[in-house]
Amino acid sequence: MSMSLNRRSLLAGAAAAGLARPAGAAAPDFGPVGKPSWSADGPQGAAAAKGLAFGAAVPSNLLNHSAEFRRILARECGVLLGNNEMKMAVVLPEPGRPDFAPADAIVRFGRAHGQSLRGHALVWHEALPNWVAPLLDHASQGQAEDFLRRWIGTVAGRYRGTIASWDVVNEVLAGYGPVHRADGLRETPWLAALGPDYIDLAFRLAHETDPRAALAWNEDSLEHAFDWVEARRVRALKRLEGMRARGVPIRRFGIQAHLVGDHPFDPKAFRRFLAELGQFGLGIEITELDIDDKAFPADPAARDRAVADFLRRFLDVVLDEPAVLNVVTWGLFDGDTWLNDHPDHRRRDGLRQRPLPLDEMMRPKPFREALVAAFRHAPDHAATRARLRQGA
Ligand code: 9MR
Repeated sequence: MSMSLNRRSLLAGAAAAGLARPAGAAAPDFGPVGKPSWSADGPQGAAAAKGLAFGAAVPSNLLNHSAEFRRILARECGVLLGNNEMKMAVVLPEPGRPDFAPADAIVRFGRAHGQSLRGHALVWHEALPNWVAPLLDHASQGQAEDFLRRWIGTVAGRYRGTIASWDVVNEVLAGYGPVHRADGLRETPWLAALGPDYIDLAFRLAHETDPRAALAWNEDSLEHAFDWVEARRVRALKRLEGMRARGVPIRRFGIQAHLVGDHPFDPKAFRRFLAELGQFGLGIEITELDIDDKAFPADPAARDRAVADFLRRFLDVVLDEPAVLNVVTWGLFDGDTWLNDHPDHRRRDGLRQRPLPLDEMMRPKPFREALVAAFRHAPDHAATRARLRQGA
């Protein structure tokens, strides 16, 4: 592809993302905000009594096809997001043909049921449509910046006023294995096209687009007690310090919490990390909680107990930290988990994972009991939530 064709395609793709809602055109209508639909004795009920909130990331196709799923989602959750619906690969599979239908369905459902909505994720190295990485590869810095501006303007602009917190950047730190850069950033097409400032830039653009949304950095692999994980926690804090000093409009830090049942957990070290995040004035969200049970016994009852025990150990530390606001699971029931599809996580005995609050039939499991009990035992977070809502 020639440079000019690349450039044209990139900008055409961006323009076609629908950035320019013509002046005077009506904002999309996602329906009125309904009354909270959750039950008092479920996880969201227990969370709300302590100024916390509970929710899940779910796929919109289940919303459309299962009345039972809709009923359970309304009963269990005060926070909702689509697990893939706002990713670029879903919204812009091809330049020029944006598809907002899946994300719109989530937003409509959440509003109708009085749920608080999260947006996930504006800038990520995965879930990029095939046509984007090669174009970013050839773009000048100005072109790449223009593309990012249009993309963020498009998606965060469409949902402006409906999203409580946005994952602006996702998984920006280098993961397991050798770390090639002194700043510890992951090498991605965004970093290559825009340099390390792409993170600050994304936050500024998102803030211009939706000034009332709480903007989050969402990060993986921060929870377990491995040296390489501790090194990532240190890098995260260092970067946050810089972002605060540069006036970057970040208000939340998302800890994914894809936990692995037999990986070590050090409550003291994790507690310290949460406290340090809190000291930056950030709200903390647990954004993608699930527990890989690969190392636990095949017997479902024994397995569920082991998962619930680990969950309780984790949440007791998490919910003690006043800056924690939300706990969100990655899926709500065992029939909908990415862990069965991933080679690192699939169980060796061929059984399906049981990593979530409800089983494959959407019946409550010990996970859900442990979740409710942890919320009931948590200190009251209402005061911090109120303070952080002011826009700290
Ligand atoms: O669960 C998601 C899976 O369905 C998608 O195929 C995948 C790529 O878009 O993303 C998964 O969700 C990831 C999340 O967006 C970011 N953190 C890790 C999650 C699990 O891979």
